[in-house]
Amino acid sequence: MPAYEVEAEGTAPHEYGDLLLSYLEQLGVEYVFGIPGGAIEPFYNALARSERRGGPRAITARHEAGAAFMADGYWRNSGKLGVCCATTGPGATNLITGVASAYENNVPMLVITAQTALSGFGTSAFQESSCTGINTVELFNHCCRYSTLVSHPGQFEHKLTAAIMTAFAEPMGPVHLSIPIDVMRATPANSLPRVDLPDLLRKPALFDSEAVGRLYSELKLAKKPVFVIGDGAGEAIGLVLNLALGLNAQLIVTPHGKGLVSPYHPLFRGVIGFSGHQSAQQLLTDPEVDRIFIIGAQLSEWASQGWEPERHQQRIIDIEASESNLTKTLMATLHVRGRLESIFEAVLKRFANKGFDKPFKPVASGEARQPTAANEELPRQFSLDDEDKYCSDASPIKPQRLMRELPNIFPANTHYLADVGASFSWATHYLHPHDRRVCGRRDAKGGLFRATLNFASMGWAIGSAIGTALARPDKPVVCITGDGSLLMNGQEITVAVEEKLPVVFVVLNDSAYGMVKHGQRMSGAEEIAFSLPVTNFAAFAQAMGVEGHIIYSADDLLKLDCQAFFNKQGPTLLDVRIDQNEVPPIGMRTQTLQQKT
Ligand SMILES: Cc1ncc(C[n+]2csc(CCOP(=O)(O)OP(=O)(O)O)c2C)c(N)n1
Repeated sequence: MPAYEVEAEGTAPHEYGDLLLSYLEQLGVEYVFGIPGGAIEPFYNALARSERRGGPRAITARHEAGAAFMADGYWRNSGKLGVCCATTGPGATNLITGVASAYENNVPMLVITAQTALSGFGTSAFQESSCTGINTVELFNHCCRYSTLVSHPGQFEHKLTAAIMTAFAEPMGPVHLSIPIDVMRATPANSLPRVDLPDLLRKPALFDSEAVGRLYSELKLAKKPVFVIGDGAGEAIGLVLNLALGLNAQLIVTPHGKGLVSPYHPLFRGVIGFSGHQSAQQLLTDPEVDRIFIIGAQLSEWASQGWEPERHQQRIIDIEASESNLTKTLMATLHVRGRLESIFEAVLKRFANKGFDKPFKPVASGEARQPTAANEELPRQFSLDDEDKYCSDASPIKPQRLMRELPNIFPANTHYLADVGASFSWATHYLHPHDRRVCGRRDAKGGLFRATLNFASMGWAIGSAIGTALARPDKPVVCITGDGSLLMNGQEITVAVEEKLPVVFVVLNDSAYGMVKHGQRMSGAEEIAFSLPVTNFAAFAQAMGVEGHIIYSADDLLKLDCQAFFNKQGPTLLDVRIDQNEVPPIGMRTQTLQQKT
């Protein structure tokens, strides 16, 4: 029997597009982010049918890169596969920036692009994207873990399931299927998935038990241990924090791991890397620190700025689920591989069973320190570069003060996303959400702060905030972005309008590509190409039907009823006229660029 058959007349259509969506439904995926077009119409037809029966539905972006950023935010906050799609030619090429960003940040994503009909290959067909056209399979090959043409319906199910399994294999990442219009339109013999994908994707509780035994010994021997936490530690964070409390281990995070640890945790010493804190950086070179435990951290250039792990290999123990992270600590004393949750469960069990010379009481609940007032600032155990400006009442508002106020005006459970540009730097250094959780099990996808380095594409946070709001309809979401990023990607705000998402967009308006301006000045380069015209983003918001406010001072901010922004059905934009002369904490990045030239 062939793997597909021609659709019988008069029956409800059931095509490969429908089967694809049944697989997504099996995985609990609720949304497909994309933009339609001629060649991808069969897939959109299937999406229309899916939406009618309560299956995954289409979220229409305004630019395909925005669709990929949304899929990225959706995965980060739901743990469910991010899915995006585009038509042939320009639709597919527009997707690339968002997909490349997911690739560099190990975000599992299924990328579906339409392909010219098989019979049209080599005929200069409209938007031809085959090997004789712009070759989208090859284009995505460089930013996907798997990129293939489904050149026969018989391949469909196998390639789809192989792609999704690859997306979730370590290191996770985007996978791409190029599906010719005639293949997407064909009718499969089976109407339901034949493969049990959730079963295949269940992560085994595997780990290297010999290495875990050695890890236990190293933890016991450590006199002054430090834990370096990256975003890979997410699923085990409650266990890691329990262990840290038991051992009195000081905690530092990479910028990607920042959302996992409360800034007010008594053992927290700050962020390392680009725009991080001196207190965190100093700890890494403190000769008294005898062991540094790296946990789920990709120590890329920006995440380890100014710190060279290779100089400290003998003190390093690296614990990773993703083998690729180990490449930054090749000469470490010990590498522990495996599923982090299982590793830390095993270690905690050993401490509980075998006794321990320090008092050790794992805490079951994450609410060890109760807040006295919802937005009270607790004592911090790490240094800020400029405490005065953090508290300054000056107008125009200092970005440092803006970051201080955001957690005061927004609810305590707000999810913040900081965009590429100075927003990232200001937020990494000065934004400290009022997170009270000191330890205990918690939602692995519940971090309150997210930023993206490595590929670092402007506008990531705008799309990703929309994906976050869809993943977490119960949580307030705030996107912190720059005027340049908004001019590049601001049209996606209309998606939040259409989907009635109460996302707040905080625009740091400095009439410049600020990061470029300050970078050029600090490095003594030519001062060129950074200025932007003064733009009224509140009016821009209003033109999209969005509530917009111009903010000049902390007073302006405090006068607004910001909690109310989250009680309505739609976004809000704050056009914050920040002090343009304030230099973001980017000194370390500029030094590195100079060293490399
Ligand atoms: C898509 C993309 N283009 C260019 C860059 C280089 N770049 C990094 S930050 C930046 C300026 C960002 O300006 P804006 O969004 O206004 O933020 P600001 O730095 O002023 O806060 C530029 C151009 C980039 N990272 N991504």
